[in-house]
Amino acid sequence: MRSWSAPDIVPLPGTGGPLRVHDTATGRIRTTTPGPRAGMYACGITPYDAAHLGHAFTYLTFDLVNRVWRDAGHDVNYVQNTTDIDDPLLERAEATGVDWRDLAHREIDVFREDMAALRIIPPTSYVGVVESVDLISDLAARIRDTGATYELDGDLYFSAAEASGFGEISHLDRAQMLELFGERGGDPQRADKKDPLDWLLWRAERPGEPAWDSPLGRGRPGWHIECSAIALDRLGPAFDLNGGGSDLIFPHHEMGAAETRCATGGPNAHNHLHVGMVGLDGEKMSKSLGNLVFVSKLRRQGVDPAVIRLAMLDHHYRSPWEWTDAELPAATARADRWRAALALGAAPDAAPVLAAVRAALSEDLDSPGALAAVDSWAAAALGEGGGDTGAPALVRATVDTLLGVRL
Ligand code: 5CA
Ligand code: ZN
Repeated sequence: MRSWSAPDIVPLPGTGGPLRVHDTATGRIRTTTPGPRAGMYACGITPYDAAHLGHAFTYLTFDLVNRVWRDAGHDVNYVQNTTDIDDPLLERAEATGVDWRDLAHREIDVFREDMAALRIIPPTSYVGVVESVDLISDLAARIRDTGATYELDGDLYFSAAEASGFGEISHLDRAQMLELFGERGGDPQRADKKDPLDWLLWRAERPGEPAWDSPLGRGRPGWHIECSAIALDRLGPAFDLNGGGSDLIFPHHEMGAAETRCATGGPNAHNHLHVGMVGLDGEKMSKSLGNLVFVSKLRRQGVDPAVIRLAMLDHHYRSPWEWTDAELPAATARADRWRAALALGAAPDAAPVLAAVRAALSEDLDSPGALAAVDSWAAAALGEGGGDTGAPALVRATVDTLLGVRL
């Protein structure tokens, strides 16, 4: 599937240090150790509605990972899926009388425009489920061949009892697992399953639903297998970083990792990164709740995407936070201060700013710390001033390349 246009990246002097990030599975901040080409997978949108600020915050986080790795001298093989066939998409299409394919294409187009406007580096491979049905059903068949599955009225289930290491990522107890499974797309209530936590790998064709031929019969993929199959196909096993929003820790990433472990004998990824939920009015911003602030709507209202980006960067990726009316004015004021400082003919030395931004981002993507370093420089430049005529250009490049903010 077509990705989106890439922002140009301004080269910086020197190289950044290794990226350390919090790993959900171990609960620790760990140093990532990619080879020359880092591998990263981020779960993409289900395109039944436009991207909201929660989505944008999640993709901004993976963009920071991308930028820090590149600055440290790695190529980045970044893979993102889009769930262009699933229950919520079919339900919305049915409710609005739109063909599910048209709905998906329309929303994916808006998403691409949002991502490009926010200067999010595009995935190397942007992969839809519909175009991947063969490789997904092949992985499901491979798992079936290990004996870890069973059939129920033509549907294929992964047997949780066969999932070695199950719980290694989320560390939840069984009651918590059951609750979240029910809330997040699972079917713990379905009769005749061996265990309520068993999950669907392949759903047999239902009247009126789209279906594809496969070694498992006609049907469509379950949710978790789409990401484990696409990641395994494009990145191989044991890639560097897998993640998404924290609402995906369980069941999606726990069950996906179990699928890869079953098929390959090893982990899908070395690190598991999860982004805190963005809320509005005390609730997680979510398509099903409808309490959304759309990136596309803000853009249409004429809000500068650099300001949207600055507003999000003011929050650490792991902290859940609320979007309020105070966000945009604060980010606009910051952008104005920075622009005024960048317009000066001379300013204080910028090398310490570059070093501080690099240090902040490489230590668990501390974007608020990075903003504070630029704030201090701008305050000094606008206050006592400085004599370095090259400093504004270097700060501009630092902010552009590492934070993705073009001023
Ligand atoms: N298509 C699946 C993943 S395979 C999915 O979860 N789609 S989604 O459209 O619901 O979400 C897309 C990404 O945004 C996921 O990584 C999800 O965890 C993240 N996300 C969703 N809502 C929020 C939110 N309120 N705050 C932060 N991230 C969010
Ligand atoms: Zn996913």
